[in-house]
Amino acid sequence: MSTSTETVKAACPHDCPDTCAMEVTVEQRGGRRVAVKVAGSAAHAPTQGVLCTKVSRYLERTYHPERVLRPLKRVGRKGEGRFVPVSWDEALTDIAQRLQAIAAVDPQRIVPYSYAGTMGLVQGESMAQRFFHKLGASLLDRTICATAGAEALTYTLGTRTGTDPERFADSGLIIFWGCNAIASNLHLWSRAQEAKRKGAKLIAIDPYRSLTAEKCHQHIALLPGTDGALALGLMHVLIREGWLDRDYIERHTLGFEALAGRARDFTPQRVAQLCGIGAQEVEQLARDYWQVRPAAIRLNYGMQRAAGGGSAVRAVACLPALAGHWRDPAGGLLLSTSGMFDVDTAALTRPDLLGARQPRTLNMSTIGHDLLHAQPPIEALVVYNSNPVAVAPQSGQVAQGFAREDLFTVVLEHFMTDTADHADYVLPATTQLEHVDVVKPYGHLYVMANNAAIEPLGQALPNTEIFRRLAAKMGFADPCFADRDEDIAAQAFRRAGACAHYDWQVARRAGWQRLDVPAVYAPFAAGGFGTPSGRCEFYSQALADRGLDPLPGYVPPHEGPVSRPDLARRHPLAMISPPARNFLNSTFVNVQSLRATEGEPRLEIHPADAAARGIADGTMVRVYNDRGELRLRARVTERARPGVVVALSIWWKKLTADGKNANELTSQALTDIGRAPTFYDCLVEVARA
Ligand SMILES: Nc1nc2c(c(=O)[nH]1)N[C@H]1C(S)=C(S)[C@@H](COP(=O)(O)OP(=O)(O)OC[C@H]3O[C@@H](n4cnc5c(=O)[nH]c(N)nc54)[C@H](O)[C@@H]3O)O[C@H]1N2
Ligand SMILES: Nc1nc2c(c(=O)[nH]1)N[C@H]1C(S)=C(S)[C@@H](COP(=O)(O)OP(=O)(O)OC[C@H]3O[C@@H](n4cnc5c(=O)[nH]c(N)nc54)[C@H](O)[C@@H]3O)O[C@H]1N2
Ligand code: SF4
Ligand SMILES: [Mo]
Repeated sequence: MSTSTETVKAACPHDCPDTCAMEVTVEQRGGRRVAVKVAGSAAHAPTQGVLCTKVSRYLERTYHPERVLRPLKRVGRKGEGRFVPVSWDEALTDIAQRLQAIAAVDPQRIVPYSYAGTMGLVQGESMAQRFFHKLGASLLDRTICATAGAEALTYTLGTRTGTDPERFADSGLIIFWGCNAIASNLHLWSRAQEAKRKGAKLIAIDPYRSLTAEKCHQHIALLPGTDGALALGLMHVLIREGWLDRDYIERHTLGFEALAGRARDFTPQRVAQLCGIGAQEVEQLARDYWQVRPAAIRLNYGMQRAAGGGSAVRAVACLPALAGHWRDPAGGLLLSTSGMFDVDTAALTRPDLLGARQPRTLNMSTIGHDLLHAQPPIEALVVYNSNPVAVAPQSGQVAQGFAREDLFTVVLEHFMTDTADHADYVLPATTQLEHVDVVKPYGHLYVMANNAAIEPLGQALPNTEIFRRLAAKMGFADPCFADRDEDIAAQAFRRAGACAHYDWQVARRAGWQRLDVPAVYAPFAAGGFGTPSGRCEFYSQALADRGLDPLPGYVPPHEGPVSRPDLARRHPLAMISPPARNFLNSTFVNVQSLRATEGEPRLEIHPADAAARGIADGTMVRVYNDRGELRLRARVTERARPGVVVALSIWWKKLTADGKNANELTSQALTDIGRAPTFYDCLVEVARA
């Protein structure tokens, strides 16, 4: 038995900062390789031998009886989900002909739509984008998750890096700012527990008493989208009290006087009113932030999904420089480590194949609008690594767009998702166990390699191979279309900076390669910011040049009593829809054991808000605004603060009672910086159904 068992080194492909090292146990059964176990690698420092509950079920997902394992062609209405199997050759021949006919008029009418179903650089944007670049298709602005924070951080620190997550074990104060680490960053939570055992204080800043917030020493439950005001209030107190690292400010920052002028108006009283918290909470947080060292902020995406998401990130990102926390490796701030990895995008995606053509760029966050109104119109959509019909905002409009009978849609998928149901062709894609990849994490400092553990199931093919074959059908003869997946993995990083020693063969044998940075890494201990001035830019000339506010400011939510008093009277509750612990965005919703744990789609509502509407725990409620309506079962709980309702997400629409999810209500308005969506900037009203 043991002679036929083997362990394969793999990497979790999911959109999660932890990018765990996985060990896949494989057995030979009847001439085929069968994966029998997945486990976290104990040898990989960030993983510490542990996978989350979701990916512990990876075999259940991979061998799911509903996997799409043959190419399918639609026979029913769009969205109805009736398909018949066809051969690869028939599917690809027809797709190529359809795309060629559209491209002959204007290739920009063809739009790729993809995100982070896999974070792998090979099965993500490599062969796929080579194909679309050669074709001259519209470009896609991939904004749906992280661009508000990424751009704001770049303006402020000049790069997307921060405190090494492994160092959080030594922090004295950890602030989870818009971060539900237990659900979405489990391995950082483990580090925070180490720190807690050594006496650290943990604080959560979150409108919702999340799993994380309830386990912190303190929870500051501010109103959604008001984080910029809170950060400016903290600055106000730090400056008023002289709690400043003047030497660091002098040497390594730009624009202190201007920032101090901005912060002057943000008194704790005013901030308390804007944020819906107590002035004492602002004072106390500032005092802790100065006194308890080293202080690390885990800034995350939850606080960026509102109108002022970019400005708020800028404001928070100024705090460590003011108080001198970057000096300590266990202090500072972590949003993402992705800027540390020198990805060779040009080699992977070959924008040179565009030649002189300059196709338009469409923002993926407004796909609903664009499918109905873009000019020239979108005539074909090729979706991979994403489930837009469930995840994109204002879903009613997205679904209406996908239902257009004159739209030609191809979806590469593992399952019949809400999006796949709208396809003309569904093409079966392999999972991480069935293909090769190299993954760039955003929550630690290791390049992660993924070896194929098993052969592709059924007729499934890697995304790369699907685009390779489609390229051949289209007559694209450039040599790059012949690159094998291993070749692409080898091209993934420039041999420069912290990736200078990158070697795919070494990585794939070891499972990972740590970036070439010191063992104890403190990125800005001695300044060295990546901004034009080389300083932490409180004042950003680059923003001023773009006609934007050069200082971090407070931009109130698009939908709130300040910006829209009329709307706030009709729809007085702010709805947020952050990820449920047992789903990963809309992935895993169809894994029975995980869905059973989540139960059914719920609306968490504070007892006072519920009582005012005659809603009891367990009542079916109607949640609505001008964009739509959905039905959820109420959970009356103080986890939701007054004025805020919470619909944990992202459910598959087809697996809910009314065929809708929270995105029925979210809007396509964008953030101040980064053109990102504002999922948590959404007013609603709730009534008994
Ligand atoms: N289990 C699980 N893990 C995941 C995911 C998942 O779906 N499930 N998704 C992955 C992806 S793609 C991402 S981007 C990350 C997201 O993970 P995080 O970055 O942690 O972001 P969210 O979970 O969206 O929100 C985190 C917390 O922010 C709170 N929040 C909402 N609005 C505000 C606000 O205005 N201000 C503040 N301060 N807090 C607010 C929410 O209530 C939530 O508890 O997680 C990744 N990991
Ligand atoms: N209301 C609300 N909406 C949200 C959010 C929220 O918090 N609330 N979060 C937003 C955020 S942060 C994000 S990142 C987006 C996430 O949106 P998406 O990136 O679309 O993520 P998923 O919903 O997980 O869908 C990914 C799909 O890719 C498929 N897939 C995985 N691997 C492969 C592969 O190798 N090949 C192919 N062809 N397919 C593959 C999976 O089966 C899955 O259906 O959602 C956003 N939408
Ligand atoms: S989803 Fe995140 S925590 Fe879970 S296995 Fe993947 S990387 Fe690790
Ligand atoms: Mo995300």
